[in-house]
Amino acid sequence: MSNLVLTTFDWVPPPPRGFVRDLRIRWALEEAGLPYRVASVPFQNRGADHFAHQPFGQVPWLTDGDITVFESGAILLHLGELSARLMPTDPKGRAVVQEWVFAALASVEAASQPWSFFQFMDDAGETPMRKFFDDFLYKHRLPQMEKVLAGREWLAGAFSIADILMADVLRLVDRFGGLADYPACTAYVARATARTAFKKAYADQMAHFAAGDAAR
Ligand SMILES: N[C@@H](CCC(=O)N[C@@H](CS)C(=O)NCC(=O)O)C(=O)O
Repeated sequence: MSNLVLTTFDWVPPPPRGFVRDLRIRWALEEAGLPYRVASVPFQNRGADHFAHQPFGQVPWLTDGDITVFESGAILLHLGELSARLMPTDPKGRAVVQEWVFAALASVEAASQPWSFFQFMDDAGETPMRKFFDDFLYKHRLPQMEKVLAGREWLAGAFSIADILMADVLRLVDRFGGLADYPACTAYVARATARTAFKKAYADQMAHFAAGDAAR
């Protein structure tokens, strides 16, 4: 019986499906071949137990026996300790993976997430705020990632949790056409999402929320 339990919402509206962050964790679990099960919490009414595991009332979180971890990056680092398919065991290799884990979240997603809110809201207004976030992504993050990814297949040598995060972050930009001028980033996302583990994770998330539709 698996000790790993991944918790996500029972249902979400259609727009974020395929992009809810439990997908990052499903993807890693599938890459590693670790047994796990998925549990659900209500999207609509988030209870005290939910906030006890995730203080912002968000998903995902993972329990591993009596260990409970929230934040997708922290969960992936936890899983990285369980499988060399997710994180190398040598100190130098681990350091490279760890720096890119934080770069994906704190440098690239920090720019792509606010940018994506404008896209989700279909806000194409020429406001100073909109220009700030366009510049943040298009001038200060994507050109730099393009150079990095033009020179390597994966961020830290072999595929790792750093690629799960970076590819998932860039995948959302790609959804809105934001990678059109960045062929190396586009090819990287295509390479990552062609992996069997990603396809399984994606299909499982879509099926999970479809089951949520049926239960409503
Ligand atoms: N930094 C958190 C972000 C978690 C997050 O944004 N979760 C979204 C789903 S992808 C969520 O729970 N949204 C509902 C809400 O914020 O109320 C992580 O990486 O785990």
